[in-house]
Amino acid sequence: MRKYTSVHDVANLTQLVQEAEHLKANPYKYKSLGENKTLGLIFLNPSLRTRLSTQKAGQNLGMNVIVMNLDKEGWALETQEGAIMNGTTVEHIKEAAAVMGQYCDIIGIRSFPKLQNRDEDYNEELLNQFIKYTKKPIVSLESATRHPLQSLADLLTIKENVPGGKRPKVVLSWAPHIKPIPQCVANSFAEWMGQADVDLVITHPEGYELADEFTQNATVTTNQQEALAGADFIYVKNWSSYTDYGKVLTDGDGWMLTNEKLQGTNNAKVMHCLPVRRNVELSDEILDGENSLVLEQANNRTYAAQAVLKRMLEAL
Ligand code: AN0
Ligand code: CP
Repeated sequence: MRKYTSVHDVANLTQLVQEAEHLKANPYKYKSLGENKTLGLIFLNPSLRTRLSTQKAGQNLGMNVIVMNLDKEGWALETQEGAIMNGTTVEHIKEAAAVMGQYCDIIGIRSFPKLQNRDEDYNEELLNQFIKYTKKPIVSLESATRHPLQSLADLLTIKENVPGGKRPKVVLSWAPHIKPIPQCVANSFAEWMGQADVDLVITHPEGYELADEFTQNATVTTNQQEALAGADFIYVKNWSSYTDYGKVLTDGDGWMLTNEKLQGTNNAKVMHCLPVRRNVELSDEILDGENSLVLEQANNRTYAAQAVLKRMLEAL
């Protein structure tokens, strides 16, 4: 594997999930695989889970890991082709990415969408420039449109918690938030569930339709109560509007998941990628209750990252 930016980079989804399960049971078995190999993790945005779990994954495989907060510690980056750099930017991505590529064998990059220009975000301009100029295998640590390491951890978590080996009903349920939030986690989750052995229903208020390319295998409804009926898993997430790009269209009153809303589900397990705003996106009673899987998801991030890094190390 030389690129891990979406589900389309995964040749066999079932095998990758099995690999993650195997690594969870045997985290240090491949400690010599990454010897003398350097993993560079580049962040243009904040992170707790992705930063720590991906570092841990690299270390479990014996890699040297270096982390850079490029937005705060690097020179101000220019990304425009042909720019006359007489303003605030100091270094072009062409040199910056190429230099980092020289120091690293595998590079991970986090760069959120700006949520201003939909074409710019959905063309994944920054991620694609990194792929082009580092010339090294690239792992997305959440890009403008997707969060594939999160989705792999989510799929593993669902597999571990499926009641009685049945084909589960999984509901992606929009939640309120006070700020415009990327569509990445929702896009990616829908895209991955679309390829997994689950029935996916997506529910959100009017105006929050995700791009068609991610939701082709899903049933979509604006009726949350109907969507939740019989659910085995509820994946809670806020996202800003895709159609009215980057906008918050409603305060989402009544959309927050509560214990009352779990009645009528199949004692549904509740998921969220974290960070979560308590009592805005998700109620205390759900997060502190028995049905929450949020910490299991976060734990599985390590083994998802480790499975991907192992495949990349094997292909170096
Ligand atoms: C980010 C998002 O939803 O894309 C990162 C989640 C992993 N969350 C926030 O910006 C709060
Ligand atoms: N879920 C997730 O990616 O969290 P961080 O933003 O803290 O990395």
